[in-house]
Amino acid sequence: MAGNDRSPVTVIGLGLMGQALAAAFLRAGHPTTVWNRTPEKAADLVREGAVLAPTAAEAVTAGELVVVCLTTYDAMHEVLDPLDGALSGRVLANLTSGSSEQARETETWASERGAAYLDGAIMAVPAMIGGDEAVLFYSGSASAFEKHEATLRLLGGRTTYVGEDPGLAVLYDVALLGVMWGTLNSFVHGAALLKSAGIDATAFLPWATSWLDAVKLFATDYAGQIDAGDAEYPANDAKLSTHFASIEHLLHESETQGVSTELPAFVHALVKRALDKGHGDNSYAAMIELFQDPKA
Ligand code: FVH
Repeated sequence: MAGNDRSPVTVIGLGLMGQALAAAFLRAGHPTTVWNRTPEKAADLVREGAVLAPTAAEAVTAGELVVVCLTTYDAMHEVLDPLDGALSGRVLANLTSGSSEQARETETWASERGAAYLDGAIMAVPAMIGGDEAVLFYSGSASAFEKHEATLRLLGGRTTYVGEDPGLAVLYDVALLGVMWGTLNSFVHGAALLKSAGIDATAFLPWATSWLDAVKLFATDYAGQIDAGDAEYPANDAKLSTHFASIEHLLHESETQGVSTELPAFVHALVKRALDKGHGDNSYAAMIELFQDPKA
């Protein structure tokens, strides 16, 4: 059965996200069976053509592809553990948020029950589901992803399979969230600095966003250096010691403008540690050594 022939799909969990997932399958014409602990949440979907299964076991056996989206992995086990035999021969695509460890354990658990396992991470809010910009990562069974790719792609235009290790989808997810918070904190901190001189955040915004284009170029060079793994880290743009001097300026300006120094002080301490380890003449990519070995 190929995933692009409107094969039946089951969605377990009809919270805000589960409802959006089921609606996307319905819009594309897939026979969609749903189950939720609180069945009232299925009302809109049933009006749109979904079949509300009376039990989770009946939902799971409605088709091969079973998409699960619950609050936690514990909730998932509460629902699926009692089903045992019903999972045999299914493809479980688990979009519940959890850890890479839980994803790996769940693959073992699923295979013991005869199910192929895909762990997924959604980098989107419910309103984005089905849109071109929605990013969803999957990892786990390559053959299961290949078979159901067209169906899973209905949930987001930027659906990507990242590898056989089921923990990878979670790792991509949290790594990108880290990029988001790092960037947002720096933007808001910068906005506070400029506000101290009467400049609006909206005036700062275009400079901040275009600066990200330059940062993208730096990161491109550093990614290559990190992967080369030869510990050379050539400072093609700026030495770590030069970065450090600029970080001191940021720290000083924060202090004198009455803006919190927590963020620059954190970066200052981190880069100082790299300098103490003799990375002063290296590029910023050398920081990878601190992150890879927190005890070093
Ligand atoms: N909403 C979002 O934007 C984010 C985007 C990124 C990833 N998440 C993850 O998706 C999972 C579900 O999130 P949600 O937003 O749908 O959450 P809720 O609206 O709170 O729905 C929770 C569903 O889980 C069911 N549930 C909870 N505990 C149990 C249980 N012990 N047994 C059976 N079902 C359970 C709950 O059922 P009910 O309360 O309606 O009866 C909902 O179906 C989550 O991992 C996010 O991190 C979404």
